[in-house]
Amino acid sequence: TDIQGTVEFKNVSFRYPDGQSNVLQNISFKVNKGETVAFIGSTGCGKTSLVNLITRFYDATSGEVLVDGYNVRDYKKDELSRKIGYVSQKAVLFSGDIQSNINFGDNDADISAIEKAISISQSEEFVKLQKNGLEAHVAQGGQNFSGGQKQRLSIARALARKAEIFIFDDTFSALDYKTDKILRNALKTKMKDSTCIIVAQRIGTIIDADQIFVIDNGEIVGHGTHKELLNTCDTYKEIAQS
Ligand code: TTP
Ligand code: MG
Repeated sequence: TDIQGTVEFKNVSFRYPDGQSNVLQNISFKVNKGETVAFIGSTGCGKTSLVNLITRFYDATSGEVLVDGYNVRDYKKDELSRKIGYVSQKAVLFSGDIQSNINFGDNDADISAIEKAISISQSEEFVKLQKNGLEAHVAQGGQNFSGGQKQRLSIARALARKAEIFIFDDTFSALDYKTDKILRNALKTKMKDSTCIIVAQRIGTIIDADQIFVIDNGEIVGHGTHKELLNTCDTYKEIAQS
């Protein structure tokens, strides 16, 4: 059995250290290697909190979070972060050049990995327009790039690593619908052995996902494919109609 690239939650509940109540309640699911799995739900329902338990930004209050079959608490920090390519909800760029922004945290990333990442993330078109290409200047906070360009560069940064599991926290909502679609197709074909966990706002982004989980108020209220959820989950139907 192939457990590389798997993620499992077993009855996970979570309360922030300074919080009054649980923001996640009895969450259980299983992500298989190479699958694309999506989490969708209204703002504040707990999506970011959920994926932050995989990266160990926080630890579950109860229950178990497993990566490749092992509890995330049993990994050395760099061992776990090597397995996971994480793109945060807010794209973070720092002053330097494009290449150093993509290299960030992984000095082993080779130039062909960077170029592949630029291509898949649909950054090629605007990187090529820069006079100095990969060496083009990035201002503090990436202010000389648009929101969607920053988002694509932060996707490229995650893809340039040799991770097994990619987590995209609402990464696609800053992109127009067409770029979103092209990028996801590129991910699907060029990264087909990687596991993708996608937090999304709109149905269009996740319509082809192998599994979709609908979150409401910290709980899973629906699970299935897009087609199944349209028939079984009122919350999903509402999102689809909005
Ligand atoms: P999130 O997990 O941030 O909710 P979300 O990611 O689903 O929302 P959005 O679509 O807007 O990104 O928050 C869930 C609850 O946890 C919410 O009540 C805010 C609270 N919270 C904290 O108390 N501390 C934190 O650091 C975060 C991130 C959230
Ligand atoms: Mg969030």
